Amino acid sequence: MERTLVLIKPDGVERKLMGEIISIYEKKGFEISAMKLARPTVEVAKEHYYEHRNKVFYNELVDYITGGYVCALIIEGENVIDAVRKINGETDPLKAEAGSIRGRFALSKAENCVHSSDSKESAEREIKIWFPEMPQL
Ligand code: 3AN
Repeated sequence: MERTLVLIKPDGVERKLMGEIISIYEKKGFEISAMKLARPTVEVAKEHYYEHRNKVFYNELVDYITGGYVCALIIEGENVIDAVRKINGETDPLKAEAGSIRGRFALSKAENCVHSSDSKESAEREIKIWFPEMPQL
């Protein structure tokens, strides 16, 4: 069974979109196998965004994700990685399909409501960061 790591980011939690966003994944038929609300430490945020460490927006990204509560989820199902990225929509909300989560709820590239893993390798790496207590595959 494939699994992915989803984050409902601080803007999504603050705007009280958590229930609505989780409901979208549930109604699609996926299984939520773990969920937690946490205020990420700087260490967790830096590890999560490691691949962006040289980008101009890296510090902004770390400040943003550590600036509030994040809802982390492990979601399971067939082709869940690609399906959830499709449901989330493109990084730039202006390019995201109108019916996607970012298309519906986000206005900026920096604060775009959700994150999800982009490959099996990223999913396992990110699950280890957010759910170190969960068994590794
Ligand atoms: P995605 O989350 O769609 O996989 P990535 O991995 O390219 O997007 O980018 C990671 C995060 O970095 C995005 N979710 C977004 O919050 C932020 N980001 C990406 N591009 C920009 C940008 N040009 N300016 C500010 N933040 C950005």
